[in-house]
Amino acid sequence: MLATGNVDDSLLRAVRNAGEGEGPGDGDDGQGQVGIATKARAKPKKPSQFKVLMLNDDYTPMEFVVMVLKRFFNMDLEQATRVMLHVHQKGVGVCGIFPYEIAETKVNQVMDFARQNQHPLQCTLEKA
Ligand code: TYC
Repeated sequence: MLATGNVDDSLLRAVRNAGEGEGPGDGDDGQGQVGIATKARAKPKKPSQFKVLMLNDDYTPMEFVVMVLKRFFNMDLEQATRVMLHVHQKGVGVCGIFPYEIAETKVNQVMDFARQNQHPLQCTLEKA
């Protein structure tokens, strides 16, 4: 399953605007706003984490993959070379683990950069 919000309908509740009095016939702040809907959860969930995976192919140069890992995943030459060789030998490898939006941005950055350079390099997400 992909990212879900922290919504729990059973815990949805309406609250009065802060500081608003409880005058007779009240329920309006005079600006057409009765209250603010808020959600609460007894046990807040940590945002789900997603693995960014790099896939092997037969055409992308090893040097290009190393450059991608350094540029978008802040690896040094040694780490980047290790991850690239792992992907080359095993077919897939983890570039990093991030909250959904960051993982998605990294995948898009890698795919755009590969396309601009006419390499078939593929990168994807998976729930951690
Ligand atoms: N297999 C590629 C080659 O031999 C190198 C490569 C490594 C490509 C990792 C993609 O994610 C990759 N040139």
